[in-house]
Amino acid sequence: SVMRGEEANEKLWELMAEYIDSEKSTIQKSIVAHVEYTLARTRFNFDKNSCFKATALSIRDRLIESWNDTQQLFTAEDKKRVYYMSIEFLIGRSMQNALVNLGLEDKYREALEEVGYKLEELYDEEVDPGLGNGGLGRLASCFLDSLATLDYPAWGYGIRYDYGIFRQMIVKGYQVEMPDYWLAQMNPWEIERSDVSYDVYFGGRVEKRWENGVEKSNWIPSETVKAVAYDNPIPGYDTFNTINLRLWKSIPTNEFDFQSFNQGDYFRAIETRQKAEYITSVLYPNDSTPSGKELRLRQQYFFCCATIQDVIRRFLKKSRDWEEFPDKVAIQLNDTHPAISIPELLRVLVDKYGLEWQRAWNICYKVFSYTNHTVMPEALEKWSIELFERLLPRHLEIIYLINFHFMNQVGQRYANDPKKFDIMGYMSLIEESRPKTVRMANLCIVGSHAVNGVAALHSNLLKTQLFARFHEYFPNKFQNKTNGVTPRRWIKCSNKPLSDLYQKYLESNSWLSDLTETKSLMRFIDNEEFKEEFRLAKQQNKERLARWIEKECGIRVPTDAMFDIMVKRIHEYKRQNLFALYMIHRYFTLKAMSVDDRAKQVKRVFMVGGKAAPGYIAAKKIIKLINSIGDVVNNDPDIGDLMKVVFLPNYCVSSAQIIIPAADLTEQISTAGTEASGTSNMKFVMNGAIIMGTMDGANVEIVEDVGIQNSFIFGARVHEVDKLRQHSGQPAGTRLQKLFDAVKNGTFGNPKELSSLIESLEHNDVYLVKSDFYSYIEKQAEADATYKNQDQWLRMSITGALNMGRFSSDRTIKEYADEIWDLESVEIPKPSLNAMSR
Ligand code: KOT
Repeated sequence: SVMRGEEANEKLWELMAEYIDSEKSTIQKSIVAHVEYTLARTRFNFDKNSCFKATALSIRDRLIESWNDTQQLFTAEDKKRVYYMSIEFLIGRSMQNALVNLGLEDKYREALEEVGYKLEELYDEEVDPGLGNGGLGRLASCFLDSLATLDYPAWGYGIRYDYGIFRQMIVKGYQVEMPDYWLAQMNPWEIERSDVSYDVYFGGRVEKRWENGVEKSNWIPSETVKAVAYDNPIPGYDTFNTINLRLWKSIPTNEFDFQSFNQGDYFRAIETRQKAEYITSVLYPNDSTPSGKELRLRQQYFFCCATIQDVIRRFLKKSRDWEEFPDKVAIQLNDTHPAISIPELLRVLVDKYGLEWQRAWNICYKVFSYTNHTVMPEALEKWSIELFERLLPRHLEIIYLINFHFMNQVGQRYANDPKKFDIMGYMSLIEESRPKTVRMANLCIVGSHAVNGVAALHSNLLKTQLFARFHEYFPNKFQNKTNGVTPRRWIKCSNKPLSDLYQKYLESNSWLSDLTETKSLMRFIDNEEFKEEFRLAKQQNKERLARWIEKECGIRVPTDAMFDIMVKRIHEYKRQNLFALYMIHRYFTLKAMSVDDRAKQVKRVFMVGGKAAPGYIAAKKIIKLINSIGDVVNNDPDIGDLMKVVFLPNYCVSSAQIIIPAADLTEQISTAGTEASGTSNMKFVMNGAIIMGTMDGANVEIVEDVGIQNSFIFGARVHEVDKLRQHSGQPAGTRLQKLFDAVKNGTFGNPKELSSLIESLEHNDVYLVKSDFYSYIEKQAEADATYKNQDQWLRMSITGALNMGRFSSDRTIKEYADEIWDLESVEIPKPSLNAMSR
């Protein structure tokens, strides 16, 4: 870098200070300059979309400023950093979030108004990047927001997919998937770093040679691709800390393919290059079910390999001992998708830097920690040995070596146990099945110093069921880190009326950095004015959603009805089918009533949103069933506004921000023990919805804090589930059988398609729909009775919202930092002070 004199530095600072002050005119100048000079439009004629882009670029300028300061300070301070590795980051739109975190939302609104644009309309111009499937990807993004807000030296690492999660259209009641080419328009937030790139290799073979009596391995790969970095600045709230989300894109290397050239096969050479680009083309749309596809394993290794190189390069900027590596680097593995990072780090340490195996191992496991997100055995990743060997031969050797050492230790520990070989077989990283596979979760457990579940109940199941043997062997490795969500996006950005209310009664915005502060407002629980304002906030959100539904689905819904909402990925364990059965039950009950009786019933709008994995037949049928119920109910003149059923198409982060704040009741009804945590449950309750739910995942802890009397809890408890499953072929009981028969005889949609949904419940009801059904409809009746007492409902809703402090992702991240990463925060000084010290 160039050394400049004091004077020149002063001058440079002076020049830039003007560019980033918070004056309205500064903002306007920057926007207009981007319109004219970056986008090459004229300032007298630019449309809304250009205005969005120019505004985004002007915000990005500010982010880059604080990003640079932050990264400089991280490097100077040389403190330990954490790297959050995730194959998904479901970021959602960035503009409002950035403005809120920079504290500039009102300033930008004013600035834009004078040049003829409404800020809120610009928000809607932004594409919603869907680089994730659901909860796991969204969690990663909430974590980045909290890491930045809490001033941690942290980076996220992932993949820059060209195609995010598919756009869901509903055609005649069926899900139709459309490609989501989100980069069709420029992405104003990212910074392409063509200078930050690494080679990633695949295939080939491993050569052995002897050096000073030690066997050395040399991987001779057969394919190369390049990973290029795209940086996405992540601003913290009310801090200058701006961290980085680095996403890798694959491109061909410029090494000419001589073999093809010599054969005169120009087109094959191009084909090889296209194959390289293909790696980061598309996000796999499966949630909680591995695809087992070769391309997916390529994606995983691709982003792990680039990330490990980047992390090591940063570490080596200061020359030092490898033993210091775990004092400077913590890597969190978001599920097993980045698990190959473990053998990759070992490979680099041993093969490239020549460390002895034991020394490399001692460094490696201290760096990694692993978060598990599901106990469902079919969701655990396993890769066939055959594929592994073909794609990553050296990594397979290393996995065998880890396993060799580990099995030795396990064998010693259980030397006298008659079940010794069973235990070893169970704990092995290799499954001796056909085909033989690598168990990625076992690799993560052995290769990490900490393993955590995502809610208390889930973490206990890991210890007592799924990983019981590992827990016995490594009792101190296992921890719980209950999930959380960021109140910046999930209250401040999504719920203006409620945020204004908090601001007014708390006389500050500090609740946004410490959500436990809202609890103090419980002193207003008898204050009629406060309660009325809270009710009004909910009402406004319901009306906003009703307008959205009319626009998107062409259905008018009554806003004086109870809004009963379930939005999440469609999965049998989540039991959208149970919700659908309740809708049918309610419809039949209403139909059987006299007109007078009907008039006394609570009006309800049932809403379901969520995507089904394209190959998940049963999930797609559930979508069709719900749409068919809507067709019947919504067009029945006997029913009118008493009941509506709406399927909300293309559920995504930006629609969630409109849907969630409008809920009165939220369905969180997974079979006990199946939903690891859930995070929509937290967002809903923070926004004043009441849970209709089971004792599963984080529901258990939410209920602990808001009070069980402020929720509607039903169904089997987790300790009862195993026994009930043994009777999963039992008959349904008369009232439920009637609903089954209705679907099977075609009252709702074509029975040829839909009756298999019912038959699977009749014969093998894995998720206990039948045994939970009756306690469910009882609770639903209780919800109706409560709703009739609007004051009681309001008190329950307020009490829930005000007692959700623990479910801020800030709390979660503090726990990770203290108990897993051993990470300290680094406060970024105000830019002015920082500049003086340069
Ligand atoms: C697994 C494989 C591929 C893609 C996604 C998954 C996945 C997602 N496994 N679990 N999840 C969800 O993670 C959320 C965040 O921890 C949890 O709240 C939710 O219960 C999991 O189902």
